[in-house]
Amino acid sequence: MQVEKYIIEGHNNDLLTQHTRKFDFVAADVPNVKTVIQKLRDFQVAIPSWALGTGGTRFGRFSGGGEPRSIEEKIEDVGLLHSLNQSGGAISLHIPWDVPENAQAIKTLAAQHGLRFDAMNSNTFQDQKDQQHSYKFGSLQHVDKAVRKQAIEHNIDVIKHGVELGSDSITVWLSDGSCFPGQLNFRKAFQRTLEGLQEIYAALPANWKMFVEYKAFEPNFYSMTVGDWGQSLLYATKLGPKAYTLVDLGHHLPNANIEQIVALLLNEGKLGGFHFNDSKYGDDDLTVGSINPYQLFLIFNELVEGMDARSMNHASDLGWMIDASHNVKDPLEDLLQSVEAIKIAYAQALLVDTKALQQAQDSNDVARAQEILQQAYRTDVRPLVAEARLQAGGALQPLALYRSAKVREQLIKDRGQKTVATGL
Ligand code: PSV
Ligand code: MN
Repeated sequence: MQVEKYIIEGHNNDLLTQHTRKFDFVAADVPNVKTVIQKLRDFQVAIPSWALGTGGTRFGRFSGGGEPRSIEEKIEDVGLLHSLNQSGGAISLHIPWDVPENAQAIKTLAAQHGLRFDAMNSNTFQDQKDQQHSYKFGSLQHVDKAVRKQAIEHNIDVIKHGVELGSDSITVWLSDGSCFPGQLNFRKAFQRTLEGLQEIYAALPANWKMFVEYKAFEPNFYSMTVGDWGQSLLYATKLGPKAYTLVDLGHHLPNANIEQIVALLLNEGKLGGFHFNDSKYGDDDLTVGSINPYQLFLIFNELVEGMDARSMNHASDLGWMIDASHNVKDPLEDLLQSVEAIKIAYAQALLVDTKALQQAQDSNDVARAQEILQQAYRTDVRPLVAEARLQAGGALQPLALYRSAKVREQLIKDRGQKTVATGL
């Protein structure tokens, strides 16, 4: 299913007068508006293959119909999103859910949709049908060497798939840990995990990065062997220059100051990338920006300031990925909303008057500092984001067009009501 170019153009023509009025209004107060628009155009967010279908909870799953049944259909869905918003030009795959049978054909298909492959993800948190050893008590931390070997080999296999597809990074998220005090020797678990990661690291091609993702709890509820950014940073530092910490926004204890974590990791040169989502309580995997958009803005404010301080390229020097799960919304609508929320937060951060903020900080002018941040945050930047999309050939209102073009209805017709996307 594709939304033809002429349909996007028709939609844009209908909205153009209204858009131009709103854009001119906000643009008048943005000194470097052309640069801001260009940065917004360049900024692409990777869509996770596992978020294209309904996620569900451990209590149930309510499929919305028309979900992608194969890696090809997942690529088509991301291509569709990208054609609407021109901001989702990459897909992040999860192995073994997305093993490509013919890597060259998959690569060609992705290129036809203007997509590249972002970080590959390994999976040692589930047992697969044909698997010899169980991960019930962990993978890289496991007391049994045979289990550790199997997990290492799986990760190396994931790298090989990624190389064939032109990806250049792997995200390792380990569900390893313990559920009860006394179950695990923390020190030994750390050491075994480090040794496993070292073997995987040794298999990285020269231009590759390894992202070590942390998570505070779940599925293990007493301890996680990569439980927070400190532990991830410890592994990444010991591993070497190709290893980085990956921040999944939902993987913190409530009220953690994620923007400060991000600022410090960036300053150490050890921030690798993001899994964006939003949450109220735990790893809720909700639509980005749906619960706490101010926090998202504050994170982007640190990112923009910190990346500029290190002369980094906003678009390409970190991995920008979504990691979400959809229980009650159409997954594609949810993803359109998530990408939009990310770009809004990024645009707001680009509007922060950094010089004035620094002056306010240097003179302990606390009220002024808050005013400067909130001036940017309270600016309605949606017309700037829409303008960037328009210039790139996307739709002025992707979600509205998705609905009026009846995309989901068409997908259900093509694929059926009861399809299931692979994944959790
Ligand atoms: C774990 O909660 C996680 O955030 C990891 O990134 C996994 O790869 C992903 O979700 C999918 O289970
Ligand atoms: Mn994640």
